[in-house]
Amino acid sequence: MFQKVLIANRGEIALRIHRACREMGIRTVAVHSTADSDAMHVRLADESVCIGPPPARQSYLDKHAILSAAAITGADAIHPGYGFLAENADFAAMVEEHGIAFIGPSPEHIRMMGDKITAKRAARAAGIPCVPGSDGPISSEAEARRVAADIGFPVLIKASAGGGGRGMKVATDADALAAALSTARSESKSAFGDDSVYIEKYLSHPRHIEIQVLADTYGNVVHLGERDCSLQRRHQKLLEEAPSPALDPEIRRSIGEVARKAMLAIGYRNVGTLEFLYENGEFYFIEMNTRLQVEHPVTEMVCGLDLVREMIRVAAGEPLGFTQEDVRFTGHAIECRITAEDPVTFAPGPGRIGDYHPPGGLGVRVDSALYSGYRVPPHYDSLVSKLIVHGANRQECLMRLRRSLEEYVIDGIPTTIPLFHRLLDEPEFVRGEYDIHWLEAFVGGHRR
Ligand code: MV4
Repeated sequence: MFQKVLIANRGEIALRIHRACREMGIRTVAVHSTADSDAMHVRLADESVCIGPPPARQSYLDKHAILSAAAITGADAIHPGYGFLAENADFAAMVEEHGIAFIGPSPEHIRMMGDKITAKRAARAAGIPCVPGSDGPISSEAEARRVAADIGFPVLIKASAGGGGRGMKVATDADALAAALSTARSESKSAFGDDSVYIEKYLSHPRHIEIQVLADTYGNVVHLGERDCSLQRRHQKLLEEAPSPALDPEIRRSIGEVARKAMLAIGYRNVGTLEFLYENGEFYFIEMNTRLQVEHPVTEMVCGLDLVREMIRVAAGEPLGFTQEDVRFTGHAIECRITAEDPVTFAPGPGRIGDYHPPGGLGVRVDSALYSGYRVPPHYDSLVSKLIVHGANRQECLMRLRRSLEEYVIDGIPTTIPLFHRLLDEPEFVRGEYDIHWLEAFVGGHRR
């Protein structure tokens, strides 16, 4: 097992990783920018190294600064968390070339899934149902017309280097196709330096269902069920839950088994998440994330597993200690992503925390690096806390969520807590009747 893990991240996830290491008897190294000297994970870590100024490009994204910090402190592994360098195949390869373990998938799998066309091809070859569309990049307008005529309008042009919704264009009919194609291409070129695009049938009202997988280096793969991540605004998730209110046991079993078998087929290791769109009783693979996700606690609560500990164990070459049959799903879990933003306009509001009182009690978990007197810096993502509740069923979960939100005191900055109160008063949400567009209509069209 590793002696010392460097945590290449900040905020709540850095603290989350520190906690897992601590429980495993592994020493931790925090790296931080000058804006994060007073961060909770820096205080708790065994050692810390300042790696640069506030802009992420010069600190949390500086591969050489982070590798140097690992070398200086003698860390034998690096956990990247999510965001920043978590899905950077070059970084993962560099880390391994320096004889340090990268706590995540292989650089090859990160690269494969980072390119959405390669990812979809691999998924289809491994037996996963995909959205109908082009079987590769679109090389001409004529080819786009042929594919669109074949699958039918509306179609969606997607950037191969994209993901997370960037570089997508809908074409409702043949007349709109050429413009959508060239706009998607040029946006992709300027955003990612790559103008490869592909085409899919546009699904108008799907749910976003993702499957968590976990694999060791000996060919053992388990799936840990689904998370319903349909509640999002501008590709930012606000609330995730497991199990999905939309799936019946049959489809749940089949989607999980398909994901598990596919990961076995491609030789995947460590954690990963397969993203699906689910509409009219059918599911279709769209992308795969090769990292620990923000919403992983939802899965932990229903499976009773520590995913970060499992990541570290399999990265250290230990076999999974359980099989698919051993995975038991208990009750329901919901996560609210609380951000330092105005709950109506979503304008960011960094600043100094006054009184701080997190909720507690049965079935309540708070993943946050906040403390009274802490200054939320303006340079990074506005996520300040994840409130996760677990209950015997969805109804109990919703009641527990309401009372936890009522208890939660975060003074000094605006937060989205009032938005979650409003959501819990909404009958359609309470009935679990929502798709990927539902939340945008609920919160309205505030511009940023
Ligand atoms: C789609 C789609 C409809 N049809 N693909 C958006 C982000 C990227 N991960 C894939 N996305 C979508 N792909 C087809 N063929 C609709 C979306 C989409 C979406 C997906 C998941 C969660 C929220 C979303 C919000 C808008 C659009």
